[in-house]
Amino acid sequence: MALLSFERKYRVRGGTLIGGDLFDFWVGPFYVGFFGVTTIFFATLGTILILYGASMQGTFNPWVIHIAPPDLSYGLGIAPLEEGGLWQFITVCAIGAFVSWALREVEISRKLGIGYHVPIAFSVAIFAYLCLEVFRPLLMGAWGHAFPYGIFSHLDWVSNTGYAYLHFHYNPFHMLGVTLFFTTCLALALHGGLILSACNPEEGEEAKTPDHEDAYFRDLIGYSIGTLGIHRIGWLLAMNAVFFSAVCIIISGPLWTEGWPEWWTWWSNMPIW
Ligand code: BCL
Ligand code: BCL
Ligand code: BPH
Repeated sequence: MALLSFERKYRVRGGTLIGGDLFDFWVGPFYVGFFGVTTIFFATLGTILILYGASMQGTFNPWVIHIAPPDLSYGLGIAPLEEGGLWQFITVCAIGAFVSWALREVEISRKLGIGYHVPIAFSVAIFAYLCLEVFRPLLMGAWGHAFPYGIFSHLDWVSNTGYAYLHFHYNPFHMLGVTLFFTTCLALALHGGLILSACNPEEGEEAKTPDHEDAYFRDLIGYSIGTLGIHRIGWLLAMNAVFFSAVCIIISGPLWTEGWPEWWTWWSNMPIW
């Protein structure tokens, strides 16, 4: 089906989760929908609040803008605007914007009659964000444990939090997260390379088929996971990388308060060594 006639067939009303026909239209290439409106609302408000915080600090240097969560002494309470309240407000906007974005993806999938794989994967990223900014601070009893909004300052938070557990590399779930991130990258390098090698031929050459692709990996390592399989494993690898990352940070503090190297004593103490 030609692209234009496909669009005419697909760009019809229906499939929305909320709002019925009210926002069921496109602006240029963009589908709007109820959740398009809420995304724009939260994203704009959150961004304006960040700029407002920057002006309060007297710097618009993007590397230096720093919006901190409330001091630990506020616990789980609400803080005045200039003492962390702004961070709390922006966090609400960020959650609103991310969740709206995911639900807009759901509406677009419904309109197209395709699966929800993309919003499901995005939900795992949102889950990691929620673990860092909401669930872990709740479990530890203070918003002050969350990371601040600043390009450099959020890196300071990662470093400080890492060293608070002496050597974060010894966190077994951090190990799983890191390993899965590396594996995801390996899979995408192989997949991207394989598709380009077969589907982007030199001038005058024919594009090759999936049989060529499968034969390549059978020749090389004796097995090809197949055209559908590679996308399944890629999807699962990426989601698991982030899921185990979320686990590694949410247990640091709420479950394990010492240094992570200490955790391994049970292993060293096993009578088999
Ligand atoms: Mg971080 C780095 C954003 C959570 C550890 N991090 C980055 C930068 C970017 C960023 C400034 C490149 C990321 C990237 O390319 O990702 N981080 C960012 C955001 C969140 C976040 C938006 C979030 O949860 C909402 N980071 C965290 C948590 C840590 C963390 C707390 C574990 C995940 N992050 C690190 C470390 C590094 C970064 C370590 C770096 O070395 C790197 C850096 O250079 O920092 C200076 C992949 C995504 C894409 C390629 C898609 C495009 C994303 C763009 C680039 C995001 C722009 C964000 C913008 C500046 C924020 C303001 C938004 C406006 C107000 C609308
Ligand atoms: Mg570590 C976390 C790797 C060294 C301390 N570390 C992580 C994990 C990842 C990792 C497994 C972060 C990914 C993640 O969770 O994404 N660390 C890693 C590696 C090394 C390493 C590979 C290495 O040495 C080679 N880490 C260290 C050292 C410690 C250390 C030893 C510091 C001294 N590490 C920590 C701490 C943490 C990590 C502390 C964590 O908290 C973090 C983790 O597990 O977090 C869960 C998850 C992704 C997100 C949170 C992004 C969410 C994005 C949202 C939903 C959307 C944003 C939209 C944006 C605003 C839009 C912008 C606008 C548009 C562009 C228009
Ligand atoms: O549309 C998308 O991609 C094109 C969605 C998205 C996704 C998706 C999407 O469908 C999927 C499947 C993933 N991300 C998956 C993943 C990985 C695996 C599960 C994981 C590694 C990951 N995403 C990570 C990240 C990171 C990291 C590692 O830091 C970033 C920065 C992103 N993903 C970013 C994004 C966006 C490009 C996009 C997306 N992932 C979601 C766009 C969106 O939600 O738009 C609505 C919101 C706005 C336009 C702006 C909101 C502004 C706020 C109100 C204020 C800012 C607050 C913020 C907390 C400040 C942070 C400051 C930083 C310096 C710390």
